[in-house]
Amino acid sequence: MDTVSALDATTPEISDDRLQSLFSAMERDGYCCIPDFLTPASLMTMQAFVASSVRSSQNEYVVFRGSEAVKGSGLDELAQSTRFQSIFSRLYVASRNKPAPAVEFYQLLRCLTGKGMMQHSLNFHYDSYLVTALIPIVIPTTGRAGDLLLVPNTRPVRGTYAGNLVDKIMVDKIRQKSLRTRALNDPASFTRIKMVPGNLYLFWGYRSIHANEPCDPDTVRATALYHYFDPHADSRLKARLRR
Ligand SMILES: O=C(O)CCC(=O)C(=O)O
Ligand SMILES: [Fe+2]
Repeated sequence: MDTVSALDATTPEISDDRLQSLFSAMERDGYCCIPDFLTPASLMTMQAFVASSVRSSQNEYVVFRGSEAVKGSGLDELAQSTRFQSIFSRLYVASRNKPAPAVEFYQLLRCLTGKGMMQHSLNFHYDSYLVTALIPIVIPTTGRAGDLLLVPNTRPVRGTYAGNLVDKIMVDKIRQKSLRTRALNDPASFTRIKMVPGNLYLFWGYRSIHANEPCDPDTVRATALYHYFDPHADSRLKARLRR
């Protein structure tokens, strides 16, 4: 057996009917959940990776970007799973009514803990990528859990990168303070995702304002993120600004 099929054997196969109802939930509720997406054995391997990473970082915030950075954790292999990838390509087809580009991820593992906790919490933003998949690896069982807050589906996919940039600047610079105040004073006005390790949560990251709540500095909150499809990947303005 090659690695991909070995991996697919532990990744659940999502039927087209199920996919349609996940898509509907993302449109209607702002997110969807596939419970127990990871096997207990995979989850344990990922939790061990997080535990040793947090130890190496002296119990401070640490983030891993890309597949190489999480080699051996199983999170790298998941990105290669055709069953996993097909969730993203089918969501793309359902939302855009055209064939999906090859599935390549912008992949992260965020380990939130320690004094820097607040600096990495309640940072409301739009993602640059259409679909965001979030898998909680470690969630605090005492104190605050670091739920995800969403204002789902507040914008369409913009036709231009400039249009996207205006939205992003609005949230990053102009609305940030009032979103934070609202998160503290009226948290019930957000869609709240309470996260269970090993579940898979999906939402339209590009279209939804979102941020994580803080947890307590002496606890660990680790989330794996897989972002798919940058609508403005070919933008010349984007390329110019990145130079
Ligand atoms: O860790 C989380 O709960 C969310 C992180 C996030 O939104 C991102 O990395 O784009
Ligand atoms: Fe995000």
